[in-house]
Amino acid sequence: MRFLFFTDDHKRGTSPENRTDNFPVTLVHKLKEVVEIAQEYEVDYILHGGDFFDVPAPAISVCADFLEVYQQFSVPLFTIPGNHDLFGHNTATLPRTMLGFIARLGIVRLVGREPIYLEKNGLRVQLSGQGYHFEMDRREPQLDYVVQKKDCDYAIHMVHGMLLQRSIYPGAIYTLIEQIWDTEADFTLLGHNHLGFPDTEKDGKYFLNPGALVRLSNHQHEIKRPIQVLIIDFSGSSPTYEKVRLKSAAPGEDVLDRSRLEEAAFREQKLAGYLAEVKAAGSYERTDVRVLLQEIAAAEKMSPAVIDEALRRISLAEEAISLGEDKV
Ligand SMILES: [Mn+2]
Repeated sequence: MRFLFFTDDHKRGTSPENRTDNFPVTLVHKLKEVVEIAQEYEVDYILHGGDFFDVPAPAISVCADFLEVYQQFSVPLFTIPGNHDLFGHNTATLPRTMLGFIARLGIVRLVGREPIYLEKNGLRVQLSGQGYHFEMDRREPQLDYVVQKKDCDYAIHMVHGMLLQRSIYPGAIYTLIEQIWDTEADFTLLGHNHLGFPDTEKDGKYFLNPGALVRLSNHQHEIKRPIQVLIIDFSGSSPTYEKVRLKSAAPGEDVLDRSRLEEAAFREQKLAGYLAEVKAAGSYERTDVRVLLQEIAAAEKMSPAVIDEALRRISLAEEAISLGEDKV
């Protein structure tokens, strides 16, 4: 049994400001190549790590060109919602999103914590997934990243979360691979961190993130990194995997505008100065409304019901804004 995994293709109808090419056209070409790779490697299933769309409710005209390519996959595709797929990072909004809609039509299949079992030639593979949610990388990592194997030969668990090999700057929200060594999944596959991380193996268990299928930012590492998909093969005596680079992906230097990169570096410096001033003035370290909510909730010891209601209203507000309504 073989799987093809890729993640974070952020389907959208416009080009991000740093890109010099026509982003939607480039992405259609990449997706067609992914379809060809799936055929060439004779995979049985496609796995997608989330951020299927760049916004929760893209225009139908935007979706059509991409979904037409997705329908050329001759095997089922399983995915999980990324933060970009949900209104207000709220899982409860999924039925009102485009991802929820296409899952309902059967174009993709959503996989959750409750595992599904795939069988071929006497081999049984357990597949589970954890989409993004408000508490991702903030609550106990076991709840999102760790799974138990039951009645299967191999287990795959997909997560849309900020799993990293080593600590980054103080205050960043992430989970370290070493915190989830006790998972029983043979393959833990990650989306969300677009840069990916070096392949990690411990006791025969693999933690892999091949990076996003698209380059959205003009971060130095984003320009340099490969654009690739992952093939996992369970047909031999032990599991193997390989990463296949896309020929249709242009080098970062060709599609990301360097003058804007320099401008951005200048802006970042200004922003860093501004943030230092804000930090000096008060204790609020973030401007994300959900993070502010969490800080306030902790400080005020708010009840879970109040927090849930606040989250619900934030999601409704984001949904209304995305639909062009300025009054909530
Ligand atoms: Mn993403």
